[in-house]
Amino acid sequence: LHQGGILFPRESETRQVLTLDGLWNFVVMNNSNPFQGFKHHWHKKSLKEVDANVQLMPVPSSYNDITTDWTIRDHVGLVWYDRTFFVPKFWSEVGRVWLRFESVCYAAQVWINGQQIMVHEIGHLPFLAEITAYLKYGLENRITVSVDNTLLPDTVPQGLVAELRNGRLQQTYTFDFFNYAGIDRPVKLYTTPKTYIDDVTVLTVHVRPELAIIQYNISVVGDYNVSYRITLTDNKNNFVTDAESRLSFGTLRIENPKLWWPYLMDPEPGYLYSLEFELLDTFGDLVDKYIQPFGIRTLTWTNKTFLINDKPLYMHGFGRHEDSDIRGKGFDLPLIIRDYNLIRWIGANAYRTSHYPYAEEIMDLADQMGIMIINECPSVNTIGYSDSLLQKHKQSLTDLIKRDKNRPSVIMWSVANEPRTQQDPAGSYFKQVIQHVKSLDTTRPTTIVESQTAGVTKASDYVDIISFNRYNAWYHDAGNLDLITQNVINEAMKWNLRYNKTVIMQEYGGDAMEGLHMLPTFIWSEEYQVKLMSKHFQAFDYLRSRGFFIGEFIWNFADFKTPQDYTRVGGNKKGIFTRNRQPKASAHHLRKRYWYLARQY
Ligand code: GCB
Repeated sequence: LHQGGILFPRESETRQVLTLDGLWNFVVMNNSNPFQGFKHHWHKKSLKEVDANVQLMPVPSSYNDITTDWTIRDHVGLVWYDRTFFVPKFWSEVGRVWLRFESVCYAAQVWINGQQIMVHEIGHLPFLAEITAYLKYGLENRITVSVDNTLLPDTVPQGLVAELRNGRLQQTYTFDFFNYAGIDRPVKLYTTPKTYIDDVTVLTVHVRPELAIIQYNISVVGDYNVSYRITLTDNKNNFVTDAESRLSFGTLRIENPKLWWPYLMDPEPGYLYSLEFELLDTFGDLVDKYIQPFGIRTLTWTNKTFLINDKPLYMHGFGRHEDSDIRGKGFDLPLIIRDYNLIRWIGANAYRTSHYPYAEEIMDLADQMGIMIINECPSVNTIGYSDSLLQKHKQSLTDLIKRDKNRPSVIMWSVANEPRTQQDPAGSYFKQVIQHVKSLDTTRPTTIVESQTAGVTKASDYVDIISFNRYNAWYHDAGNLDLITQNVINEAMKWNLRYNKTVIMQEYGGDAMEGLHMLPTFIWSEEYQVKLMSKHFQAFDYLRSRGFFIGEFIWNFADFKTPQDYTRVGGNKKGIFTRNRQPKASAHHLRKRYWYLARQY
């Protein structure tokens, strides 16, 4: 596994990208003999040769809902994938060839032509390795992947596996989104030269209307003696400024910069420049080139405000999921674009990547459209604080920050959703988690999304911003819509008083069964969901006038699948859109509020 940068593969004069997406062979291991594949060296053969039950599986996708077989949907443990591919002959001379997975849920082992090249754990995050020496050039190659979806007390997120009376294994977990598994995001082969750009970091260090200063840092691997040329172009590809240097770091000055604004009324929200990083050899010839989009913006925060480009920001959006029919959490461009069309339609300026990092292509669009992202790592309902859990939790944040550090859309790190912070060890555990984030990035604030209450949690002293979830008139006070407004006001004020920090309501909401109408309003009807929202809006308007309250996020953008449970009818129905992305009454209602808010800045 490569330990350096995890830059998204992009084509350039010196780099080529090939996709391995498509139909792969797929075998579900029989749990009466789960390690058969390893014992019989399946990675050295074709799956078609070793197992009669091989079927076709699309990559990327979650495998769970593709077939009609519930034992595949609910499978616990190993599955195997393989496919063949050709590598052009001339790739033997380009320098290096890399293999990159954008995500495998949950753990993966990868072989090329029978040789193991990667072992990786934790879903929703990319991993890569150089495979130059393992390939056959101008010939057919095989890639084999074993995937294990098992969640245990020291995986991120956590889970438990129980054996049922008939011997079948059952995965349980306390979070309510379905534990989809498989090779769920694109798989790519790409080339770099022998001496190559391994990572780049770009930061805005100063912004005034007439001048911005940005700082860059390039990390290079290889033995060439290189110099650097950095060229900045605007979003129409016009030259802005450049620099040549023998140093791998420096600054660029941009006169009359166009800033990255997350405001829908801005003529160009999400304005992006491009930074071309070039390595040059001693003759001035191009060695490697990587192009990094970049938005100019600053974030500053105190215990009273959160500013973007020195202006106070107010976030209005939702928690979301990567979730849809058939695909599960599988990467799907039509769905991604549909979702952003809905986000724009409804007038949101922010969302949280609840409860795990989203695909890089999804993040790219947030950068381009000026949507603010609270970027969450895959830790959810953390319970039982062990050292090995802490190590993995930190690792997930290391990878997430490496992946997303250059993104203007990312304005905050959420290190966990609803951890059991009332437990004593939570204090020192989260102190270490937050310190870890700070050691990697000091330019963005941190938060923990709490379901505990002010004073009960042991973790809130360490975060920059307080986030809380509360299901007024749903999980408590069900049916009592008239209690909502005062409850929300009281709770937000209590958080603020106790910790003297800014506060966000990260989740509120109620399920609505699409098409269920009841007057007077009744729980689970579309009318109830709408009323529940209005009562929250009243609280938010009051809280905003107090200054410390900086964001409202409804739960959830769309209905999503959950494990089977008597509290869920076909899944969690708190979406303002249905699972196939059509509006409920609540979506029309939210749209009025969000556009009204959007017009205020
Ligand atoms: C929560 C969780 C979220 C659930 C939601 C619900 O507090 O953070 O993951 O989906 O409640 O609807 O139960």
